[in-house]
Amino acid sequence: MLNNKLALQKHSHRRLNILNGQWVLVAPHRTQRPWQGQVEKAATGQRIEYDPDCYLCPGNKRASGEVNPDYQHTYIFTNDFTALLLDIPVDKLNQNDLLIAQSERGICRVVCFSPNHSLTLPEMTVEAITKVVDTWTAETLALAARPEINYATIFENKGAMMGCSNPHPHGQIWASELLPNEVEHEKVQQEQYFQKKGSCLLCDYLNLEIQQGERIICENEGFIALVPFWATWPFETLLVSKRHFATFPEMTSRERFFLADILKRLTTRYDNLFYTSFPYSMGFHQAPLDGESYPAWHFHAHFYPPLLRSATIRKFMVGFEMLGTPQRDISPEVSAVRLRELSEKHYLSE
Ligand code: H2U
Ligand code: ZN
Repeated sequence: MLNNKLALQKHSHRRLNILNGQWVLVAPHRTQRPWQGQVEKAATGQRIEYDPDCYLCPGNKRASGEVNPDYQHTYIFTNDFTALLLDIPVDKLNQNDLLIAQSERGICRVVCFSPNHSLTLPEMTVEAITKVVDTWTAETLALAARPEINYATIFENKGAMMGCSNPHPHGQIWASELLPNEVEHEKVQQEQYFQKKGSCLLCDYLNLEIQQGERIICENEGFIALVPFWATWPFETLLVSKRHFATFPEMTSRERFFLADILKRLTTRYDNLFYTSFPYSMGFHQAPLDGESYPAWHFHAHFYPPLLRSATIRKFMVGFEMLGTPQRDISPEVSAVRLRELSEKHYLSE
């Protein structure tokens, strides 16, 4: 039966991710299906402030033989197993439009968020997280000054479930000559919208979300955290700056503080959802750093957490999702209600 009464909480439908131009399938009626599959172990273990075997703790030796300084706040170093290098031949290859390749230069950095091995972002103070934001900003500036570098992807993999190799609070920066795939897609989408409408895609989207309110989780003077209309992962969120700017160095010092504040509040809500140190991959999408201006680009961050129903039951992106279109059961609106209702006091501090 055909009709035009699509109920987003009831009928299968696809939603367009306006930032990357990809569709996501939403099947809200599927949330009740039985589960007899894998159960992930919740991350447990003792919490010690200093681990003599940790390669990120102050004073310890890394795989390279280098010794970390006795750092007090943040510490940044070039990844000892860097995926990208600066000193390689610059070349392109194309055989019959079939075998296509191109050299890619870059730098990979590791950023320790705190000297305290036992902490995670939600357990750090806003002041300490502000120092992390300051480090990301200073590093972006330093990388932007290098002629070979045109982009800096700043991200954190958290939890063994996300392939994180060490619980010591840390993130990475991969700085590259070329734009990564996701960044290229977002650049095209934001620029096309800007040309068509004469306004910024994320400014307009944020205004619409503020009007509707149903997908917003929390906000402060500088940022809003929401479940985007096109969220793929069950508890995926988007962090958007209220003011239109494009890169870390354009933030005011107040905005850097507000970014730290919203990071703490959002990650605390995440931990409180399943009473676990919530795993995720998160990262910032700032404009390219090639010296051009990007008026259509709006600074934002994505959180992609794998958990679905508990500290041990995760969402898999397999089958139809790998071969066809990513799919979700629980609707973004329902996820937003759950995240919005949670406390901003960390469950371990209660
Ligand atoms: P992840 O936990 O997100 O994988 O990041 C840790 C990074 O630290 C990883 O990329 C690097 C790994 O290459 N590393 C060093 O640079 N030095 C070491 O002594 C061990 C790990
Ligand atoms: Zn450590």
